[in-house]
Amino acid sequence: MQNNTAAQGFRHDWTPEEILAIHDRPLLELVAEAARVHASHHVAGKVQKASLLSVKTGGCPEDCAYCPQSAHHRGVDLVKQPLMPVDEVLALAGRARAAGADRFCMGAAWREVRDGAEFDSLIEMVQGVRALGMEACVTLGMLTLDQARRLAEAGLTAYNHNLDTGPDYYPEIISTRTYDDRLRTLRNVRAAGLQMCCGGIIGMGESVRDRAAMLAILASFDPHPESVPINALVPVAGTPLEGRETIDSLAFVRMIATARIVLPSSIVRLSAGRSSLSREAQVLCMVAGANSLFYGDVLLTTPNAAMSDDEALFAALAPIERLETAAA
Ligand code: SAM
Ligand code: DTB
Ligand code: SF4
Repeated sequence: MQNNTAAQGFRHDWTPEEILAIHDRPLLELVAEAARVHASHHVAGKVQKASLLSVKTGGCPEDCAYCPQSAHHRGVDLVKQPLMPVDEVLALAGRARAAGADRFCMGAAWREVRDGAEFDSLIEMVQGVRALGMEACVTLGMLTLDQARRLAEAGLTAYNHNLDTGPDYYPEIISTRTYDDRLRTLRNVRAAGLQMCCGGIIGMGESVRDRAAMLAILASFDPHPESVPINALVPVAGTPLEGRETIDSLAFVRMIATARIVLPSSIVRLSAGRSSLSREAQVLCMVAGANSLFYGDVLLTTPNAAMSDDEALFAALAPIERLETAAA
């Protein structure tokens, strides 16, 4: 695990105001600074491909306003699916690896993990993904320290549990669990020795200060979260946030760049909402420090950037091989 000590220049005491001041700098200065931080902690040209699979879909008792899987949002057009069989999940993990993914993330629409046959199956899925040679990440809702330890023993690389937004805006989005509930699960994740994958969503109607407040809390973890997904809201028909406008692509770039500066060694994941970005905006996010993305035609339940478009994007990022000779 990384060691983000103050002696190495990592800060855990950022205030939202300080982060806001970084966020609001002239865009080109902000991106240049983020690129400098990125290059000093990461291989600038390396972008990890992660694959995402919903292993249990819909019917969730939580009321997260953004989420198509909440049982509270009855107008959403979603086919519920019980927990998938382990062998089916592992077959899809194998396909994802063959397609170039080196991290496999599994999501379940649960409020919390419950001990029993379903959790035992999740443990087998984690073991199977690790046996394929991929990193394994799961997002299953709240979990206890004992459950986190069982996942760690199974070889789980990281646990995803997002703060989603800043603490002041959070009650506008979710009423069925508190910010403190989220933080407790995150402490259990860390206490079990798992890597922490924790980020949020922009474009839900929050202020830029709310975004900065979320980054300040992420940076207060010592060490910083190893992985930070930055999602832009995918407004899904039938959810309370269905009418929200798609976030401006340069607002996405600013958020990525700011995350990169305050969380220098974290993997910053350009997550949901990528399909609404142009190829150029995605490249700008990478220049600003994004170094992972979800690869595959669907996220959990909503469309992702098409794999064919991603192949073209990665081809454009690759070195150009000239076939013509000097004489031509
Ligand atoms: N139930 C678990 C939980 O909430 O921790 C795991 C699954 S949940 C779908 C994982 C994350 O996906 C959420 O925390 C949220 O940040 C993100 N997410 C869900 N719906 C989204 C949407 N419509 N747009 C952007 N991000 C979304
Ligand atoms: C995260 O922060 N983003 C991913 C992953 N963690 C699990 C999920 C995005 C879900 C987008 C909405 C959907 O497809 O249902
Ligand atoms: Fe969706 Fe997770 Fe909230 Fe359930 S807990 S409604 S799956 S985001």
